Parts: sequence; C-alpha cells; structure tokens
Amino acid sequence: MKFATKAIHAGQEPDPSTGAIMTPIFQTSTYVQAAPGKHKGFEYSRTHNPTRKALEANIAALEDGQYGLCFSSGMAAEDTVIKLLKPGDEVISTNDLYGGSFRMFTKIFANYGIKFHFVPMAEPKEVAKLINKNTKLIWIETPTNPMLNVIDIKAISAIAKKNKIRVVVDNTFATPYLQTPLNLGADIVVHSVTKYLGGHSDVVMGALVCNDAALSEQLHFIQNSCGAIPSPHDCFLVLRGIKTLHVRMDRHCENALKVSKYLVSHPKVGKVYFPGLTTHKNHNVAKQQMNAFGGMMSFTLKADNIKEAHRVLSRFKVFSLAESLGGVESLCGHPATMTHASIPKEVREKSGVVDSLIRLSVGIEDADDLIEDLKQALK
Ligand code: P1T
Repeated sequence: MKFATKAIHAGQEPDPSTGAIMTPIFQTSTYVQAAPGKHKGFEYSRTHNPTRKALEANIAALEDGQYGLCFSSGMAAEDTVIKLLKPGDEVISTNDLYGGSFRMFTKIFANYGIKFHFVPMAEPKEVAKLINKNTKLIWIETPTNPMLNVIDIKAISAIAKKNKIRVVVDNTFATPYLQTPLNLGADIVVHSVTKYLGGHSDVVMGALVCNDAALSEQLHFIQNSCGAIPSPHDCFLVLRGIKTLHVRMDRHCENALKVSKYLVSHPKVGKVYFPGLTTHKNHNVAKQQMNAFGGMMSFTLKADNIKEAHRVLSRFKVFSLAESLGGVESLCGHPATMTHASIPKEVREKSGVVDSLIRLSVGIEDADDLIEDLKQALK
C-alpha cells in the first residue's frame, strides 16, 4: 500500500459492533473478564487499549515498521529508549538536537551512570572515533532541531551495524512521509507525535517504531511498567490528524521552500538553514534520504543579538511566537531563550544556536501572506 492509503486506513477497521468508520474512543480503564484470564486481549488500559492499538499500528505502517508504541509525550518515548540501557553503557548523540532531549540525557540519565557523548554528526567519521565496547546506542536527529543539519542515516547505520550498536532516529522534523529511517538501517524511530503527526497543535504525544519483535517486547515492557501512555481521546485525535498528513506535508514543504528563498534574498538576514537550499551543507544527503525538505527552517540576523531577534519576533502578525512546531499554523521561536534555553550559551553557540537565531515552523497558510508577514517583521 502507498503512503496516502496507509495514512487513512492502516490499523483501522470499521467497528465490528456498529460499523462505525472511525475508530471509537475506548474511554475505559479496564475490561470485563468472563473468568480470571479469559478476555479478548484487553485487561487494563495501561497495558493495551483498542484506540491506542489502532494508532500504534497506523504509525508503524507509515514508518514501514512492524511494531509501534505510543506514549504520553515525545520525551516519554525517548525516556523509554534510554531505559533499555544499564549503568556503564554509553550513547553517542548528535550535538545539535532538541534541547529537551539534551536536558534529559545530561540532567537525568547521566545521574544513573549512562555516559553521553555529543558530536557533530554531519560528518559520519566523527561518530566512529567515539565507539568503544560500552557504546550501546547512536542517537540521530535529522533534520536537527533547530539547525536543520542533515545526518546520513545510512552511513551511520553501517558503522553501527559493524559494531553491533543500535541506531535511534528522531524522525520528528521529517515525518515518515519524507523519510523512513528503518529502511535506511535504523533500529528504532522516535517521534514527537505532538508535531506533524498530530498536526493541529492540540495533542502532546510520542511514538516509537521498530522491526525487531524482541526489542518491541522490551519497549512494551517498559511502557507498561513505567506507565507513560497516551489517553484514548488523544489517540483518536492523532488517528484523525494523520489522515491528512501527506496533504499537509506537501503544502508545508512547498511553503517552506518559498519562504527560504525569500529569506536568502533579504538584506537583514544573515544565514538561512534549510535542507532544500542547494547551499545547505548536506543538501545532497537530504536529496538522497528525504522525499522533500520539510517545513522547518532557521535563520540568523546580520545584527546578531537577542534584542534585535526579540524585536523582529514581536512584530509578526501571522507567525505566532510559540514553542512547538508542525501544526497547520505558522510558528516562530527564539531557540536561545526558548527551546534551547537549558543549554549553556557556549555549548549552544558551538552548534550554531547564536543569539539572533530565529526558528520558523512554516504552516499551510497562503505562502504570499507568510512572506508579507516576514517582510513587515524584518523592516
Ligand atoms: O514535546 P514532546 O512531545 O515531549 O517531544 C519532545 C521532542 C522530541 N524530539 C524533537 C525533535 C522535538 O522537537 C521535541 C519537542 N520539541 C519542541 C517542543 C520544540 O519546540 O522544538
């Protein structure tokens, strides 16, 4: 089945009791058993829920994976992956990643004896240098948040495979419509479903997808033991959101390309980071592993200071100043004082998160209105 058909149908059957075409919201915590242990596959909703099951099957199908698991947030999904590890284990992660992931690795799991190394992964050979017998996981985010670096999933997965190390890819920015990491050699795909999959800025959720039955059992064991599951109602909203994922992504990509070209030509703009520009450092890798370039971009101002960035941000009329991304509406943000405020200035600047960096989540409004808004905000 092709992507658009899977987005609408995968994991979903008309409800057998009524024929309802939409998967019902099974708003129940428990299920009646005919006798102890005699049930229809559902015992307790932390363990299994039919609405969640439909969504998990749907997201797995979109990622060309066998097994999907949904969580109460993207961070809860990431937390589950790191809980596969033991004290003494090491993780090699991209140095440019969502600030919340960096915070969880360095402020929570480092205290449990797990060691994290952060490297710029746009050059795969940087990863090979850090591998040792304790390395258990390579953590890729591509395109990265907020610098839009593109990491070669195939090249890094090949290095990992040789060393029997698992590769995790945070596919939040690309979505499975643009990139399927499992097909490129990754072992686990992570999503902040909150973003493009949900698509309407009304749900916080996370997901994992993998192809290995034993690994999926382990992840399900942690999901059930630790309990960070999403509500049936949120699962319904995301099932509904995903039905238009491909249509929304086409417009996000089209608008973002237009906006990036406008920014490149603007006299007050310094650098523009967008994988769709031929000047992007890894544009060729992006062309190989992505079907299109997504709706996210960042740019700097020639006047590189927080005051000027805040001035521009305060003038937007269509772009809303907000954390998050991937909804139908355009958002703008200031990583240095918002999503990446928990990363020390000298660390964030090394990966390009300078004081004037502005991140855009280009929505699916009319591109002319978005460009007009940028024009008046940058005046
Ligand atoms: O917010 P949550 O659903 O828990 O997802 C965390 C997360 C994981 N991975 C990536 C790449 C992300 O961008 C995020 C969340 N990001 C934002 C809230 C943001 O504004 O960048």
